[in-house]
Amino acid sequence: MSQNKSGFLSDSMQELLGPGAGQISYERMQELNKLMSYYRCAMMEVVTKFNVLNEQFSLQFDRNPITGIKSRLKTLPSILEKLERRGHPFTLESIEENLNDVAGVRVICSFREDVHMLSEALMQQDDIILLERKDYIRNPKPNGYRSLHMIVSVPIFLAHEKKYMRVEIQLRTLAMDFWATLEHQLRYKKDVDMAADMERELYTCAHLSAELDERMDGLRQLVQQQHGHNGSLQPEKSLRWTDQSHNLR
Ligand code: 0O2
Repeated sequence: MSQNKSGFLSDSMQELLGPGAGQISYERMQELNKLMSYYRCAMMEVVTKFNVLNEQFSLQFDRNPITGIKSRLKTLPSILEKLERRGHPFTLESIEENLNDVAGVRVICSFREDVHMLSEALMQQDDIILLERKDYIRNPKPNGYRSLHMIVSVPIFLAHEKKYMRVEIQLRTLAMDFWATLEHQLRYKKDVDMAADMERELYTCAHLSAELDERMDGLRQLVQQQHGHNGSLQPEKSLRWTDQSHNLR
C-alpha cells in the first residue's frame, strides 16, 4: 500500500482512504483490510455451514446435494465502482450499509429440489438472519437467468465481540451454473453487432437448460420410485469435490 496520495491512487480510492497522505491514509487502509477480513470470515462461516449440510444430507440420502461451492470477495475497484454507480459515499461505513455482495458464496446443486432444500435448511439455523430473498428460479430474469439469491446476515466471533456481516448467497443447479457462467463470459466480449442475436440465442439456451433440469428431475423421480429411496443409484462417496478456491467468475 502506497502512502503517496498523489501517486497511483485514484480519486475514489483517496476519498475512501480519507484526506491527507501518510499515516492517515495508512490507518484507513488498515481499517479497510480489517473490514475485508471480517467479510472473509463471514464467507468462511457460510461455506462451512453448507459443507456441514452437505455432509449431513449425504449421510441421510447417500448422495451429495452439493456438487461445488465457490466463494469470492469483491475487489476494491469493484466496490468503488458500485458505490459510485449508486451515488453512495466512499466510506467504510457506506460499504457496510449499502453493499450486500462484498462477500459472495455460490452453491452448485445437483437438482432443483436440492436448491430449495438447502436454502430452507440454512434458514432454520438460528444464528442466520435473512435480509432478502430473490427466487429467479420460479421467476427467471428476462434474459433467462435462473438462481436463488439470498442476502443473509451471519455472526462472526472475534476475540472480544460478535459482529454480524452480510453475505450474498447464490444457489443454483449445474445446468443453471453452466448457462450463467457462459453467459457472463459472452456478455463481457462486448460484440455490439451480435448483441441482439446473441441475446435471443442465450435466451433459447436458458430455456434448454431449464428443460434439462426438468428432465433430470423426472429421471431422478423415476429412480426414486424404482429404488424406493432418495434417488441414489448407489452410495456415491467419491464425488466430494468442492471447489472453494475459485472466484465466482
Ligand atoms: P459478481 O461478480 O458475480 O458478484 P446487485 O447485486 O445489488 O448489484 P441486483 O440486480 O439487485 O444487483 O442483484 P441480483 O439480481 O441479485 O444479481 C446480482 C448477482 O447475480 C450478479 O452479481 C451476478 O453474479 C448474478 N447475476 C444476476 N443476473 C445475472 C445474469 O443475467 N447473468 C449472470 N451470468 N449472472 C447474473 P454481479 O455484481 O453482476 O457480479
